[in-house]
Amino acid sequence: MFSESFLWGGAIAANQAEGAWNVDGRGPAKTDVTTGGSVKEPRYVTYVDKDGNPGKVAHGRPLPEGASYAILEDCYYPNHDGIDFYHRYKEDIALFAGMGFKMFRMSISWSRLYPHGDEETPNEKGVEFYRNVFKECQKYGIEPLVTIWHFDTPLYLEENYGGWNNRRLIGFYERFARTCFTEYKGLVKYWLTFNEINNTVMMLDLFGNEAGDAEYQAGYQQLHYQFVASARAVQIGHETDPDNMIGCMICGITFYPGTCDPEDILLNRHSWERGIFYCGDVQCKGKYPTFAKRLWAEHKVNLDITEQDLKELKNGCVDMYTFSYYMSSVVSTHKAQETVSGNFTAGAKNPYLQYSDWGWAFDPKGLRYYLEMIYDRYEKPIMVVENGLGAYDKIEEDGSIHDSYRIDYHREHIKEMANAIDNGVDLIGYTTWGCIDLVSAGTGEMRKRYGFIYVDKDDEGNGTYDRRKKDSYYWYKKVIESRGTEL
Ligand code: BGP
Repeated sequence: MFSESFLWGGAIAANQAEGAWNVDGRGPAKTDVTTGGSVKEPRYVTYVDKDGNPGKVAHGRPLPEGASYAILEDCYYPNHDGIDFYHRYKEDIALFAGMGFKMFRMSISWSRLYPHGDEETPNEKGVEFYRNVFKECQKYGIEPLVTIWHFDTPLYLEENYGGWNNRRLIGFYERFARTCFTEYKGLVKYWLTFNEINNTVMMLDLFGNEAGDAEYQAGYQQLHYQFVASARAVQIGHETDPDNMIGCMICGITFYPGTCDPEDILLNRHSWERGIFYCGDVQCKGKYPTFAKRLWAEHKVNLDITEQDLKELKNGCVDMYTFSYYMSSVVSTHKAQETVSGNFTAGAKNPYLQYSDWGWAFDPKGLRYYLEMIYDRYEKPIMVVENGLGAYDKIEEDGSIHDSYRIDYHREHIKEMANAIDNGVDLIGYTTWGCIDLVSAGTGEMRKRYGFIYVDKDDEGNGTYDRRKKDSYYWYKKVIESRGTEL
């Protein structure tokens, strides 16, 4: 059963929703040099090489030596305009309030507050924008849940400091986080330090043999700096306001062994360790897990970790565990008949599950499994801060959108959340992903829609950007009203 205080709501991220990428002093982020893609075609990061020739490289892969990020004329960058939340937040928040949201998860664009990332003082227009957004939430009694970093390091820091490869990023992030905590004290209580922090390494696993030891060395090092930055933020957040509840945010995948071959059972356990527990343990327990040494040895990783870093980790444990959940994934030492993709994962197709048009498994029981597993490990309050179905929507002649598939998806996941609560899990909130349609992070598409609210914009950026309620809008309203009993 869901309690009276359960935090029902929805989630978006700045880079996928705000647009206004160069408005009011905002600096560019990496997402602004990332093109649109599709289920078949990857998103590309665009650049000019050292001789001035334009080029592009698949998102997540390194730029060629000497190249610099560039916006190319013949490319389309869907994040530049997002869904124009920057100018329409009042209308959007009113629509969320119409569903009875108790919580709204969003992120702060780093380069809107610090256009380069290394300035001493923030961009006042940026600071003001978020203050207005939070005040708007307050008007309706909606608690903001704020992600400090959601995939959008300022481009200037990437180019001039090498991004998270550089220890100095910890200090820049710290300044950014401090500004957030102090400026929005009293308006925001719930915070997340890094979105899906475990992706860095999961993404390398996804590239298979293409990623060599040097890339793992870099990936684990970046993660370490992010762990320290997160721990610093937690401490600053607590000093600024002891009421702050600060969480980690993990890309949650439930791993299953493909067979009962003991090799598969062990591989499955190790997938949990590598993909899920490695980050969760550092952020929840304040120290590296015992298996970390094995993971590093696998790729000859040798990390820059100081004594002071270890103290910071210890003093910067998060207050709650949050995660995204879309699917489970099958791992096996045996060759799979058929493989499927997923959110930063790929694996064998599970014959017991249905798959979305983007190949993501529909597995509500996997959510229950994940919740129970994680609560048992950390015994901290948990929130599911992303969950949803990316699907094609059709507008009927009368303007309605009958998205029963989306309702089914959420219904089944909510049922399993209730089961996990009955099993003792301290689940305190649920913010569905993309409560309003937005630009897909993975493919850059608009047509991969998650929302209860439709946004009139297509994959080429055409449309009025008008908002429209889908059937799921009315359904979710009822769910919240009935505290999850009327599904
Ligand atoms: C997560 C991200 C989100 C979001 C979601 C859905 O990895 O935190 O930003 O986009 O996945 O993924 P996609 O947009 O690729 O469908």
